[in-house]
Amino acid sequence: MTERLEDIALAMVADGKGILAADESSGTIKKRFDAIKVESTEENRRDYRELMFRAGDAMKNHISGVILYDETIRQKAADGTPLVDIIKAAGAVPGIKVDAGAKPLAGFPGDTVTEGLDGLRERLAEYYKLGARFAKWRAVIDINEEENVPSATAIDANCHALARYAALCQEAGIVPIVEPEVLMDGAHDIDTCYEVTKVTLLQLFSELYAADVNLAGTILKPNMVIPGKKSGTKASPEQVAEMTLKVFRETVPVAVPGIAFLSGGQSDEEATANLNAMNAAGPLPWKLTFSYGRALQAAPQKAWAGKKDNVTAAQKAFAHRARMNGLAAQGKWSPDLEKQG
Ligand code: 5MM
Repeated sequence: MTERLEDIALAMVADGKGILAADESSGTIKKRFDAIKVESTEENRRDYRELMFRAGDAMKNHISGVILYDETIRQKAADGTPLVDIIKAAGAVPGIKVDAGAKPLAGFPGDTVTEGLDGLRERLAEYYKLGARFAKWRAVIDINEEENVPSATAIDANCHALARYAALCQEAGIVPIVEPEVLMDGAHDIDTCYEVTKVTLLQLFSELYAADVNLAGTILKPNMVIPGKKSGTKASPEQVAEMTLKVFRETVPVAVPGIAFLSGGQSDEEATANLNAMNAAGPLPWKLTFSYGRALQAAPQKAWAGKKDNVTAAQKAFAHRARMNGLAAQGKWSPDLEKQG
């Protein structure tokens, strides 16, 4: 029997759970491994990801779904069990990144458009057979006010692609995670991040409506509203919560069951504190949780450092971040709990 998209989407944002973004493409995982002085071989990538998927209670209690890369969805664990089966046995939904990355947008220096629509229908059919029940597509919106980035053209092109991707996913019985990431790399202030996020989300939902996408079977993966890294300013979790919730109330239909944030380069604790502040300010019409890559994995990567002897320590580090974020997804986190890690 085919599962209903709405039920899969609800399972992805179940109480106290969130999504592990383990879909780093080959270039990105190499960067992460370089930082811990580990060679990025197929076996090392497998061993590292396997240790997280086998992290027992952390997976079972706090991870609702795992976003995989094409290589990982086909990989078997060291004992021959498909990694997808390990994820399912932990009660999490396997998902797959299907975009082909952000490429320079012709005619608009500094802007990018995410590619990957060609042949997507066929790829989704294969991923469904391999066990994927949700997918992810990330659009990248940079901010550079001096260079007029982002252009309206870039926002339109990216949102149109996200809507075409989402419609194809739903046709295949797969829940689309739509990820329009407004980058936090720039020198912009929090108000500029708010404005760009607002314009992007308005355009995104207009395109999703036009493409007849079922919003109840869709998960939004946005950035939080925060000042750019190079601005030299920091916002408190309360400020981030206020501005982020304001932009959602103005743009995100209540038909969307859940919002699962990216961490975007925030520190582990910042990403947790900000998510917690938003949930503490509830009640909200959507579930608010995490779909973190770096903010879940930086600690286990450091603890692992490519050594078999460190697997338990790495699993503990992963379990701690998963639990902290699971609490933040319910507004139950506090800084003193961090010491337990
Ligand atoms: C895990 O990183 C994902 C894939 O990135 P590349 O395609 O660039 O290799 C990325 O899309 C990720 O899922 C989101 O950005 C969230 O991760 P962060 O680290 O921002 O929480």
